[in-house]
Amino acid sequence: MKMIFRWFGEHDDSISLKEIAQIPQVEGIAGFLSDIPAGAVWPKQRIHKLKKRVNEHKLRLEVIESVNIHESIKLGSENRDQYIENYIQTIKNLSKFGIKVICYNFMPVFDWLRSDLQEELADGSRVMSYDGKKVDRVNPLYLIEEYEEGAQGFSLPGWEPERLNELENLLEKYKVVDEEQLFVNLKYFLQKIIPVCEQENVKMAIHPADPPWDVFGIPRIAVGKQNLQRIINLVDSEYNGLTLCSGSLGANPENNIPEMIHYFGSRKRIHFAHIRNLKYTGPEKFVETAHPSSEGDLDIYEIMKAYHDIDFQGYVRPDHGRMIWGEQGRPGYGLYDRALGAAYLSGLWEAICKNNK
Ligand code: DNO
Repeated sequence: MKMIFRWFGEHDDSISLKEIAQIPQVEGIAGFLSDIPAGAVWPKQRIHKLKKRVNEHKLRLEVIESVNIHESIKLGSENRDQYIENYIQTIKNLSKFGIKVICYNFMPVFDWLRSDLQEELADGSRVMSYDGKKVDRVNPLYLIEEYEEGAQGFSLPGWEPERLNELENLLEKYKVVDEEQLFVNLKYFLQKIIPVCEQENVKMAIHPADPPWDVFGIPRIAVGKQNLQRIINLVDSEYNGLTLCSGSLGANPENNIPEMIHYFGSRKRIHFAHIRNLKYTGPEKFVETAHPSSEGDLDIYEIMKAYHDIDFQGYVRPDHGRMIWGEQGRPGYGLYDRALGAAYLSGLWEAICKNNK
């Protein structure tokens, strides 16, 4: 298991590489070039520069989160081949600089979604939460205005602004794309890129839908075991794998995370593990919590144990943290609580390894 930390880059992250390098056991980062729009080629010089900077702090850059997929690919539009060609070029460029895993998602239009970014818990910490009833009342088109205002209530953290410019148009186009069509479009994409990934030794790791159900009536496919099985079988290659995100999948209590780790891990399809905890507060309703099992409804010990059982050699990162100790920053992605999370996960891992020698 290799512990890494998500970093959005100098201009988009309040946390420095120096601070990340001071977290015990953290060996590297999951990097991103936030200004490159979905669909464009990642230039070699930019990847080189990022890699150099990361390495100067004795951290590794072997994972990218994410190289985003252009909507034309998800929609299966006529012009998708050009964007797929660009994606292939990006894979080749990343491979030249030692990138081993690309995390991506196939969620139409919206990436992850929360109804509150700053819910205050009893101890005064702030977390992100989701309430399906609130989401159902929202017209997705109003999200643009909220985004422009800096959104207090609803917001779209981590989203690329260009997705929003096109929102109205996109929502119209998705009216004719159902779940089955999304599978077909994902297959088309994977069939073109996976042979290149095999040659370049870069593993693709699809991130589950977050939350793992349809939002605003738009289908999402990476939601549970059965659909993930289908996805890894669309192209039967180890290079077609998963980012197994405990918090995204875990938002549906029917998803048994340790069982999924055993199933997909023993088939060598988990390349990246995102670990976070949450508490169920009702149907399609939850709050995110600190990482320890005692804080939420997921048993993080059992999750780490499952990774140990499958002899997990991939990358892991602490996922969303709370805002604590007065920290201000990108919701879910502050320094302190994620660093506590990393230390907790490393502690569990050490104990599990020593007990199973
Ligand atoms: C949220 C993240 C996601 C993830 C993308 C992958 O915190 O886990 O935004 O990076 O869905 O493409």
